[in-house]
Amino acid sequence: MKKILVTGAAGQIGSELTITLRDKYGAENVWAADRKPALTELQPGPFYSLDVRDVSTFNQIVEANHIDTIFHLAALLSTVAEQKPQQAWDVNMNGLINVLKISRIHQCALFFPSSIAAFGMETPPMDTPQDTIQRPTTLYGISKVSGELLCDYYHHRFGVDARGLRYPGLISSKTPPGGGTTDYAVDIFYAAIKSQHYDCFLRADTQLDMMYMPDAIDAAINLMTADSRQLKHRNAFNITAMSFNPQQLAAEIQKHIPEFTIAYHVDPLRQAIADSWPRHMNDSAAKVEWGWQAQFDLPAMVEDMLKNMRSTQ
Ligand code: NAD
Ligand code: AKB
Repeated sequence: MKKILVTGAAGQIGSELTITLRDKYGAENVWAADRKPALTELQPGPFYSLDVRDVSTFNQIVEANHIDTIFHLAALLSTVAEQKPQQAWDVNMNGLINVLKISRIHQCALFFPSSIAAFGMETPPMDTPQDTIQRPTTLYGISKVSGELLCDYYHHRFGVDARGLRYPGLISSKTPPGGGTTDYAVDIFYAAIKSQHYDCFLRADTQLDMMYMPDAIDAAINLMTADSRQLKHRNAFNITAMSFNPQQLAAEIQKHIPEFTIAYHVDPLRQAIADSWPRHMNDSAAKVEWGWQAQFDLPAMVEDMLKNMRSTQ
């Protein structure tokens, strides 16, 4: 990785990934791009205003800057995708097809994040295998399975070095999440600090796979720098760090903020999405093929989140 482009760079993952990549590879070698304006944190380095559906501008940016690696993060997440299905399909699929075409032309390596959303009700919810049935019931999940398959296709057919992960819900303190179903696990921290109370939109027992952002960023970079000869799966590696439900997360927060309370006002749309996703994936393929290992479990994540959020409030 010498010249890197991050699409969706103003989002929850992109804002932190871009900064880590700039620390590692030099700010002048990491271009951030988003449809939204640049965040202050991204302003010291190069930034492009880009809609990933605009293939001509996208191609010009890659060509002009001799980009060799693209982290393609621009997408609409699960809840927003259910509210705006046409737009979600357009951004998630046509944006991905554009980046695959451009990667083929300019021989770029490509990172594509899939999700636990790529699974559905018929998938084993516990110890979800790497290779298993994938019949998602959400538009977002359908776009993720299609994306996984397209990345495999561009690798086998055209030799594009496409690699990817199936992320669980990601928890972070820097940039708020952009409209997903696992967002409760971030919102709860803002509420705990501000008002010591949180109204949760999922049921108390809704167990889901989760991960703290530093592990998610490490995973993306470690996969992209792994020896390609060791990769049998390449795209859509299951990775996980912890699995909990809202009640368990609230109990962990109460260890630090004893007066914190939680109530449950279930949103049927988001509950149905969460109920269709796995509880805990098996990530042994990622461990064997490129040495994946999470650093943060639930107690360590909660302690670090509260420390970081208090220092910025
Ligand atoms: P986010 O919503 O926080 O950020 C996405 C960014 O993409 C936003 O800044 C948005 O402005 C930008 N964007 C949207 N449409 C665009 C377009 N047409 N052109 C250019 N930019 C556009 O999302 P995130 O959480 O950072 O997720 C990034 C990627 O990781 C997505 O593909 C998402 O599906 C995947 N993912 C995220 C999680 C998670 O928990 N955050 C879990 C699994 C997978
Ligand atoms: C969402 O909830 O949509 C994302 C995801 C798990 O893909 N956080």
